[in-house]
Amino acid sequence: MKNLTQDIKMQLRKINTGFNEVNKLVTTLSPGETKALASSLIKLSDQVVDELTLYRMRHQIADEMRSALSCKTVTEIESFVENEQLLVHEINNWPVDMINMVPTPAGKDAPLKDIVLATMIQVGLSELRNRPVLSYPSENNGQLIRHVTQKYAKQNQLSSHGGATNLPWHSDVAHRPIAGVEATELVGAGPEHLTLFANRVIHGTPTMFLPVSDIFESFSESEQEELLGNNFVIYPPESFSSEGASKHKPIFVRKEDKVWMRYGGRIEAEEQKFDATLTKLKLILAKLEGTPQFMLPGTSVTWKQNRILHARSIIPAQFNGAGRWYLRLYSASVDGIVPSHPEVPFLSR
Ligand SMILES: O=C(O)CCC(=O)C(=O)O
Ligand SMILES: [Fe+2]
Repeated sequence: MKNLTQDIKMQLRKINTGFNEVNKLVTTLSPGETKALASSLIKLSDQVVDELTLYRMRHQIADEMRSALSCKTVTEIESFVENEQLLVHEINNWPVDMINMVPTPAGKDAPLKDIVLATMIQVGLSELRNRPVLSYPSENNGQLIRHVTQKYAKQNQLSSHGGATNLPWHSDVAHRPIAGVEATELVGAGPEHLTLFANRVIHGTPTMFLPVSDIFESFSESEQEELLGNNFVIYPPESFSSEGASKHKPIFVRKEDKVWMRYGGRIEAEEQKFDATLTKLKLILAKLEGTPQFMLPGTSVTWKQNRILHARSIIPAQFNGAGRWYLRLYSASVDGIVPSHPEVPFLSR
């Protein structure tokens, strides 16, 4: 054990948990852009009556965004997918009306009409990036928009509706294929990008980010081989109601000079001989603090969710309508999506 500890200490020193300018892009809308976008989206917003119409209007919404935003902003939004080194894109000053913002829901989700501009912006962003939005039948009732907020009845859940415990390092939907790098056949991939949009923030509970490539590089060659092999069982997250574990999965995938990672609440080694490396990985991740992603109301952040892990600390219980409230949307390249419903095109099997 003493050796393992020394070994881990050495390994931890090799891991850089921050981002450099190449990995993270921050865009801040000018007051003119914010205003122009608000007025053009408000005009369309009456037609958005449910998630299906929101989805069907995605091209129109993206067109409005293209004309209200500067060329520079649109280019930066598009560059997020084209630039392979970019992992995180933070955008500030989206229109958000804090005076009329409804209370943070702690039970039933707020109706779409109360958050319509934010959801239009999220869908428009995915469209500008040419990454279709998606949801899963067995998570979030199949809905596109996930209200990331502490729910009274789910405080203890290890999910974006919990808060009583911290949410440790993870990628979302880790039990499914990794979008863009692993083949999808009968089941669709996990999301490639996550976008969070902040409606209401509270001090001291940022989402934390941790790039994965240094973690991978810090292992020896033989350990890397184990972690790249189909040697692990991955259990679905607590928010997935009915899916089983996936067997014979690698934790890391490497292609050219890039590394992707799946990681979630419960991962087991398929054979005892892989236990030591898995345990070491778990110990290392538990020690790494990562980088905070601070948000203001009207900030969005999109990240390549298998190239950096995310986490969240405990959220102080607060059910008075003033609690932390983000909206989350998944998107993925088209080949990661397996349509499951003729009338709900964004649902992936
Ligand atoms: O609440 C957060 O900061 C992150 C939540 C999360 O992990 C998710 O929505 O997937
Ligand atoms: Fe998550």
